[in-house]
Amino acid sequence: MQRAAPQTFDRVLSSMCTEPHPAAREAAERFLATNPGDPATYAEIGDLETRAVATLGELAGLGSAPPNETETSVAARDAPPYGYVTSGGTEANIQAVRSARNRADADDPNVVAPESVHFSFTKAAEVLGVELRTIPTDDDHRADVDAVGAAIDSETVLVVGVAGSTEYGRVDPIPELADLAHDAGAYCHVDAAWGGFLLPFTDHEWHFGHAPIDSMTIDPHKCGRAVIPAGGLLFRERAGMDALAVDTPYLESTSQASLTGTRSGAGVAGAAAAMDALWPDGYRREYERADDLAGWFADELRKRGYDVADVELPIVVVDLESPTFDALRDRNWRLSRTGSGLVRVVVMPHVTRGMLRRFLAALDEIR
Ligand code: 0PR
Repeated sequence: MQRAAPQTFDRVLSSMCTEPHPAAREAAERFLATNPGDPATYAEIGDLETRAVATLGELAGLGSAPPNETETSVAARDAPPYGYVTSGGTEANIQAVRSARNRADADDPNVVAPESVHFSFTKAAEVLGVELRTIPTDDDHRADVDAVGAAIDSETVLVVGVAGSTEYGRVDPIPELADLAHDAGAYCHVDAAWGGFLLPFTDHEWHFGHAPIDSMTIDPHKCGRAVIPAGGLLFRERAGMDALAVDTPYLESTSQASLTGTRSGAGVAGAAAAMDALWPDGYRREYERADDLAGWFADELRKRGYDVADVELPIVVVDLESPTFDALRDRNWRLSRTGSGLVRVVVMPHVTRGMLRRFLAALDEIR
C-alpha cells in the first residue's frame, strides 16, 4: 500500500495545533496500547496522568504538587488539582458544563458566556439540554462584564470566561466574571485551551490563583506541544470531578469521570513528556519568541497598508480582500478567516520568521 505524504507545517498559518516536542512523540509511541480509562490495569499511564494534571495545576495557579504525588492515582487524589487529560478542549468544555449542571440546583439551567466562546459550548448546550446565552463582546472583543451580569439569573449554573480567544486571542476580565458568577450562586469556568501555556508569562489575571474560578480548560495539544489527543480539565474542588463520576461495576477502579471510556495513553504520555521537557523555561522561551514575532509580523502588514487588530497573545488578525485570500490559499498557504471575514495567523511553534517572510513575499507578489 502506498503511504500518504506526512503533514508538513511549512505553510500552516491558522491552526492551533503544531509539531509535537520530540520527547512527546517518543513517549506517545511507547504508550500507544495503554488505556488511562482503566488505571487499575494500566497503572503506569495512570501515574503519568497524575503527573500531567499536577503540572497543569502548577501552570494554572493551583500550586505545586508534593514530590510523592505520582504515587496516587487521579481518581484517588485528595489534594488539588483535580482533573484529567481529556481528548481536547471540546471534551473539557462539555465536561465543565456537565459538572456545573450536575452540581447546581436549577430546573431550567443556563450558561452565560461571551459570544467569543468556542463552538464547543454550543455542542455542550445541545448534548446536556442547557440553554447557552451568548453575550456580545465589547469593542475590543472581550466579555462585556455589565452585559454578562444582566444576562445572569437564578437558573444560571455557569459563567464562562475565555483566556485566549480562538479568533482574537483576547483575555476576558476573569476576576470580575468570577465575582458575578458567585454572587448568583453559579460556577465560573475559564477556557484557556489555547492560551494556558502562554499566559503564565504575561501580566494577565486569568488563573485559579488570581480569581475564585472553579474550573479550567487548558490543552497540552495546542501550545503545550503534546501529541493529539491531549486536552486538560481542572477543578479547584474535588466535588467538580465527583459530579462527573459514574460507577464502573466491573472494573477494578470503581468510578470513571471522563466522557470517553477507552482513552489515548499516547495523548496522556505525550502531554506528560512535553510538560516535563518544557515547563517552565521552554514554554517561556517560546512565548517570548512568538510574542516578538507576532509584533514584527503585524508591523510588516501595517507597513503595507493593511488593517491589523492589536495583538495581545500571538494571533495576528488582518483584513485581506477575498481575492487575495483565495490567491494565497491557491499557493497552498493554509489560512482561515474569522466569522467576520478577517484572516487569522496563529503564531504557533512551527511558525518561523523565515516562513512569515515567504508569506509576505507571496502577498507582495499577489498585490
Ligand atoms: N477552546 C478554545 C478557546 C479553542 O480555541 C478551541 C479550539 C477549543 C476550545 C476546542 O478544542 P479542541 O479542538 O481541542 O476540541 N480551537 C481551534 C479552532 O477552532 C481548534 C483548531 C485546531 C482548529 C487546529 C483548526 C486546527 O487546525 O480554531
